[in-house]
Amino acid sequence: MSEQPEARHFRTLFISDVHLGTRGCQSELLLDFMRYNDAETIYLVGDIIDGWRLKRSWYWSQAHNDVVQKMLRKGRKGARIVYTPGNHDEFLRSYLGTHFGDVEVTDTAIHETADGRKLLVIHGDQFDVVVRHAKWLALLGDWAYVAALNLNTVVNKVRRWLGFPYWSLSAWGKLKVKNAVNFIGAFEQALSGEARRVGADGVVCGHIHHAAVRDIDGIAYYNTGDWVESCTALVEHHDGRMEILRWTRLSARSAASDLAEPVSEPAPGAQAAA
Ligand SMILES: [Mn+2]
Repeated sequence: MSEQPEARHFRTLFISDVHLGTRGCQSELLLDFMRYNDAETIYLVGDIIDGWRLKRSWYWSQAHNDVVQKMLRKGRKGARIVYTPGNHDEFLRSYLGTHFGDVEVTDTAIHETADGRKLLVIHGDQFDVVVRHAKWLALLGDWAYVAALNLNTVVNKVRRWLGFPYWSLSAWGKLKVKNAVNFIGAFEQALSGEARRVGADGVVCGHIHHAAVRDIDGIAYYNTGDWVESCTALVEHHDGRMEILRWTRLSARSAASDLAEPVSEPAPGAQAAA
């Protein structure tokens, strides 16, 4: 089982929103995906472990354990693993700049693609308040934008301290915004704007559980999707080409190449628990 001859090898693999520790996590499918897909560098783009839920109803099956073991094993075998925490695993934000075994924990990262582009890697929850108040902030300017970003952090710290669950951006988006496209659009604008601000050519993020590859005003926007419903990952090929793979069923007797369905524009459906 260790050496899968049919496994595909990529330059980089980006995975987010796995939500290990919850019943919704599609750990069997992810495990299967990890068996058949390898990479030199693996970015865990946040919400890998669901630390908010963890406090209340802890759900941890053998498959959840296997996912962690499999990931650590890839690290031992030489893959570079970079973990940029999200809101559900923000307990890891206390350990930024440190290593857990072979796993490097950092708030954001800059990934350089094979074709020389710089991509900002970030979960995306940092922009919840900005997305929520996108219209106002656009009118108020830079100072309001920075204030909103800070407010986002403070509000969620207080909520956590009081024992409230994380305020869910995507649930709010579904509830308040008539057209879900508006909400997704605001998120994409905020994230691509941040990439531009830090001088990157693009951004890789997660959080809204909506896989996408898009160009937004000259900035490449990549969203990895999730492993709760859509079961998607973003891969970088050895020539720098990026692609979203959707792992919809267990491989069992199928060839790996038949399983991965390239996804260009998945159906709208930003899901809960972002
Ligand atoms: Mn999130």
